[in-house]
Amino acid sequence: MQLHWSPKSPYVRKVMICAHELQLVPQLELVRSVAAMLKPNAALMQANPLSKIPTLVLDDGQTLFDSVVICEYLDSRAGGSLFPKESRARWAALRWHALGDGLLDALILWRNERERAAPLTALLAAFELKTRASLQLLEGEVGALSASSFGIGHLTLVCALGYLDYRFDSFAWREKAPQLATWFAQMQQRPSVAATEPVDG
Ligand SMILES: N[C@@H](CCC(=O)N[C@@H](CS)C(=O)NCC(=O)O)C(=O)O
Repeated sequence: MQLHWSPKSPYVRKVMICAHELQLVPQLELVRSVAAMLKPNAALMQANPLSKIPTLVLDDGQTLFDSVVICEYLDSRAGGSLFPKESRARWAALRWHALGDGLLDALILWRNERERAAPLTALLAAFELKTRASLQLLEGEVGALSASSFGIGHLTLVCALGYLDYRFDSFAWREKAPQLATWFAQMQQRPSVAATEPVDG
């Protein structure tokens, strides 16, 4: 399988954490692909018309995107349990996944906006408000996160919090959610998480 990949992308990191958890890394050929909103990548678009990473190309040529679809594919291929089957656990995991993914979407738009020559102040404030509210909600759910098995919800939240560290260092999110910070530090001990820290390059 070929994975259109970058060491910086938090969505790619979701897939790589799954691959590590499921012992599928040796089956992945990583293809370094640059995906930038303002520069659609013609080679990548042959596999994904949206020009986004991650994109997975299977050995029979079938392509899969986006990150959650690839994660579920890998989980099902390896017979894993990163997507819980039992109803209550499943909806909790998918809800945490949605929150982590939504937070990532907001953070990426926030970063794009703040790098513009004349950012819209109201837009920056809205992204910050949503980020603070998400952290506050998660701070109240640390007990439930700790009590449940590591899965798609946990790993997506890890990627979102890791992205805050990577691109929003001065936001100091740990001061806003100290219990979540402790939970995150525990998650960082997992080999799959430690092996996929974002890096420039
Ligand atoms: N919903 C997608 C988001 C993927 C995404 O936006 N990836 C970024 C890289 S971090 C990208 O490819 N951006 C290029 C673009 O938006 O044109 C997923 O979960 O895979």
